[in-house]
Amino acid sequence: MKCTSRMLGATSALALLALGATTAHAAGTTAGSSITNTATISFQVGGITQNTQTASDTLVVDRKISLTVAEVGNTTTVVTPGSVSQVTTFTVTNTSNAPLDFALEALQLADGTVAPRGGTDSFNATNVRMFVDTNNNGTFDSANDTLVTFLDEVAADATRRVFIVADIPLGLANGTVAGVALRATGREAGVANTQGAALVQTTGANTAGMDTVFADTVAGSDDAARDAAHSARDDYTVATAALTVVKTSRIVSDPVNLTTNPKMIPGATIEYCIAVTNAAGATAASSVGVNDPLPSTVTYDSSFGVKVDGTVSSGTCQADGTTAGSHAAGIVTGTISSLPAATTRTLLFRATIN
Ligand SMILES: [Ca+2]
Ligand SMILES: [Ca+2]
Ligand SMILES: [Ca+2]
Ligand SMILES: [Ca+2]
Repeated sequence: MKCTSRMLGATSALALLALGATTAHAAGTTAGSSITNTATISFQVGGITQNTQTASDTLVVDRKISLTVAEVGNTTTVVTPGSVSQVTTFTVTNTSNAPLDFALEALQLADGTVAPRGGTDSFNATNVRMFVDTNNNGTFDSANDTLVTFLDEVAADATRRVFIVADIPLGLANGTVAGVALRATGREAGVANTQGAALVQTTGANTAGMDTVFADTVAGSDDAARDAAHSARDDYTVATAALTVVKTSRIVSDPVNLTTNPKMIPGATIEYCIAVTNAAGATAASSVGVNDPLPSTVTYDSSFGVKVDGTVSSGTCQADGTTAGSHAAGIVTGTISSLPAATTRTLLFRATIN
């Protein structure tokens, strides 16, 4: 007994270390747990060993609040105008020494903000939502993942994957960017399936109970230091076609001069060219429809037909397309099936002046 008591000071420290190892997290010993040290005094009187005396001290481990929000992948999400449910991916890690809930916010960067993956923000995504990766497969599945506004009961050291899911408006130019940010703010864990109350940091001196310290000393992209919040940004970059259209005409012949210096007299034949160009660096366009209602002062030349997919050489439309368009009810139509970047294709037809 005395012998073990004598050793208690040393062994208790080891025991505490061992105890701590079973409950410690990256952020340290679990908040609310007690640390007790017992000191033992042994002594002799007149050379005779007396009963030992002991004294204990118990401390409650305080709560250190910290978290990390991080973008997954470090690349932009390439989107098409008009596309829906486009995904940017983040992780939220509880680096506190206590379980917490986390309130989530999906933020839109303001126009003119430098976007995290290049370019400058110039639009906002729409229908912005947040989902947690419920089935833990790392990718967004609308059927399995859960629409959320907070993360519930996140254990110390645990990481959850969160998706910002948004729609992209139509009418956006190639290369335009919308930045988003995910901000998570620690909350009391409270009860399961319910967002807990706001965390309150202990002000003033240490108390005997479990105090709370906001330990997020480094601010994220859209939060402050020591506010129990952290945030990170990602962005959407539009990839689309960049089409321009030019309509030109030339006089092919007239009834008097025929093809030599023909003039715009009644009976003259005009060749119209509609040239569509997709800019270099753009995304290929498909199903490029051309629609040209004819004025009543001209008559469609059915013997020439409508030729599509022709080319332009040195600024002149070539009659090298295939006969594929149509004319009905005074309207010429045709479809250029594919228009890659840095390419011009034409629709060509003829009419005579009434
Ligand atoms: Ca924006
Ligand atoms: Ca998933
Ligand atoms: Ca909760
Ligand atoms: Ca913070």
